[in-house]
Amino acid sequence: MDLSEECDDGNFYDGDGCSALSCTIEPLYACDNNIPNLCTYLCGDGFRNMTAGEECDDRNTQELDGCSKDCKIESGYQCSQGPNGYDVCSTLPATSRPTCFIEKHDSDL
Ligand SMILES: [Ca+2]
Ligand SMILES: [Ca+2]
Repeated sequence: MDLSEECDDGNFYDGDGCSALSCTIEPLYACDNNIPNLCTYLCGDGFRNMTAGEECDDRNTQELDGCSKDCKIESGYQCSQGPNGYDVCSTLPATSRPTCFIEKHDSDL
Protein backbone atom coordinates (compact mmCIF):
# COMPACT_ATOMS: atom_id res chain seq x y z
CA MET A 1 0.00 0.00 0.00
CA ASP A 2 1.54 3.31 -1.01
CA LEU A 3 0.41 6.76 -0.04
CA SER A 4 -1.77 7.27 -3.09
CA GLU A 5 -3.92 4.30 -2.15
CA GLU A 6 -6.86 4.63 0.20
CA CYS A 7 -6.94 0.92 0.66
CA ASP A 8 -5.25 -2.24 -0.50
CA ASP A 9 -7.06 -5.45 0.13
CA GLY A 10 -4.53 -7.59 -1.65
CA ASN A 11 -6.63 -8.51 -4.66
CA PHE A 12 -7.74 -7.09 -7.96
CA TYR A 13 -11.49 -7.37 -7.65
CA ASP A 14 -14.06 -4.61 -7.67
CA GLY A 15 -17.12 -4.77 -5.51
CA ASP A 16 -15.43 -6.03 -2.37
CA GLY A 17 -14.89 -2.64 -0.79
CA CYS A 18 -11.64 -1.65 -2.43
CA SER A 19 -11.70 -0.89 -6.12
CA ALA A 20 -9.15 -2.76 -8.21
CA LEU A 21 -7.81 -0.01 -10.43
CA SER A 22 -7.66 3.02 -8.20
CA CYS A 23 -7.42 1.41 -4.77
CA THR A 24 -10.07 3.70 -3.42
CA ILE A 25 -12.70 2.74 -0.91
CA GLU A 26 -15.90 1.94 -2.73
CA PRO A 27 -19.19 3.59 -1.75
CA LEU A 28 -20.91 2.04 1.27
CA TYR A 29 -17.74 0.32 2.45
CA ALA A 30 -15.36 1.01 5.26
CA CYS A 31 -11.88 -0.46 5.48
CA ASP A 32 -9.81 -1.09 8.58
CA ASN A 33 -6.13 -0.22 8.93
CA ASN A 34 -4.73 -3.71 8.60
CA ILE A 35 -2.62 -4.71 5.61
CA PRO A 36 -4.24 -6.06 3.59
CA ASN A 37 -7.29 -4.02 4.50
CA LEU A 38 -10.42 -5.76 5.55
CA CYS A 39 -13.33 -3.90 4.02
CA THR A 40 -16.88 -4.36 5.21
CA TYR A 41 -20.15 -3.43 3.59
CA LEU A 42 -21.85 -0.81 5.70
CA CYS A 43 -25.29 -1.01 4.21
CA GLY A 44 -27.61 -3.17 6.28
CA ASP A 45 -25.95 -2.74 9.65
CA GLY A 46 -28.79 -0.54 10.83
CA PHE A 47 -26.71 2.60 11.18
CA ARG A 48 -27.11 5.30 8.56
CA ASN A 49 -23.55 6.19 7.62
CA MET A 50 -24.07 9.27 5.49
CA THR A 51 -20.37 9.78 4.84
CA ALA A 52 -20.37 6.39 3.14
CA GLY A 53 -23.24 7.46 0.94
CA GLU A 54 -26.16 5.87 2.73
CA GLU A 55 -29.46 7.69 2.46
CA CYS A 56 -31.12 5.17 4.73
CA ASP A 57 -30.34 1.92 6.49
CA ASP A 58 -33.23 -0.30 7.42
CA ARG A 59 -30.96 -3.08 8.71
CA ASN A 60 -31.35 -5.24 5.64
CA THR A 61 -30.33 -5.36 2.00
CA GLN A 62 -33.80 -6.06 0.65
CA GLU A 63 -35.16 -4.11 -2.27
CA LEU A 64 -38.66 -2.65 -2.53
CA ASP A 65 -39.17 -2.00 1.17
CA GLY A 66 -38.29 1.68 0.94
CA CYS A 67 -34.55 1.39 1.40
CA SER A 68 -32.69 -0.40 -1.37
CA LYS A 69 -29.84 -2.90 -1.09
CA ASP A 70 -27.38 -0.07 -1.63
CA CYS A 71 -29.06 2.02 1.05
CA LYS A 72 -30.75 4.54 -1.19
CA ILE A 73 -34.26 5.73 -0.45
CA GLU A 74 -36.50 4.16 -3.04
CA SER A 75 -38.88 6.21 -5.14
CA GLY A 76 -42.12 6.98 -3.38
CA TYR A 77 -40.81 6.26 0.12
CA GLN A 78 -39.64 8.25 3.05
CA CYS A 79 -37.32 6.90 5.73
CA SER A 80 -36.58 8.08 9.21
CA GLN A 81 -34.89 6.64 12.24
CA GLY A 82 -37.20 4.35 14.12
CA PRO A 83 -37.36 3.56 17.85
CA ASN A 84 -34.82 0.74 17.50
CA GLY A 85 -32.17 2.93 15.90
CA TYR A 86 -32.40 1.83 12.30
CA ASP A 87 -34.42 3.53 9.62
CA VAL A 88 -38.04 2.69 9.08
CA CYS A 89 -39.47 3.46 5.66
CA SER A 90 -43.02 4.09 4.65
CA THR A 91 -44.70 5.05 1.44
CA LEU A 92 -45.18 8.72 0.83
CA PRO A 93 -48.71 10.07 0.72
CA ALA A 94 -49.70 10.46 -2.89
CA THR A 95 -50.03 14.21 -2.61
CA SER A 96 -46.41 14.74 -1.53
CA ARG A 97 -44.83 12.68 -4.28
CA PRO A 98 -42.78 14.72 -6.70
CA THR A 99 -44.51 15.28 -9.98
CA CYS A 100 -43.18 15.51 -13.47
CA PHE A 101 -44.39 19.06 -13.60
CA ILE A 102 -42.27 20.14 -10.63
CA GLU A 103 -39.15 18.38 -11.89
CA LYS A 104 -39.51 20.00 -15.28
CA HIS A 105 -40.15 23.37 -13.75
CA ASP A 106 -37.04 23.18 -11.58
CA SER A 107 -34.77 22.28 -14.47
CA ASP A 108 -36.15 25.14 -16.53
CA LEU A 109 -34.97 27.73 -14.05
CA1 LIG B 1 -25.18 1.35 7.42
CA1 LIG C 1 -34.28 -2.52 2.63
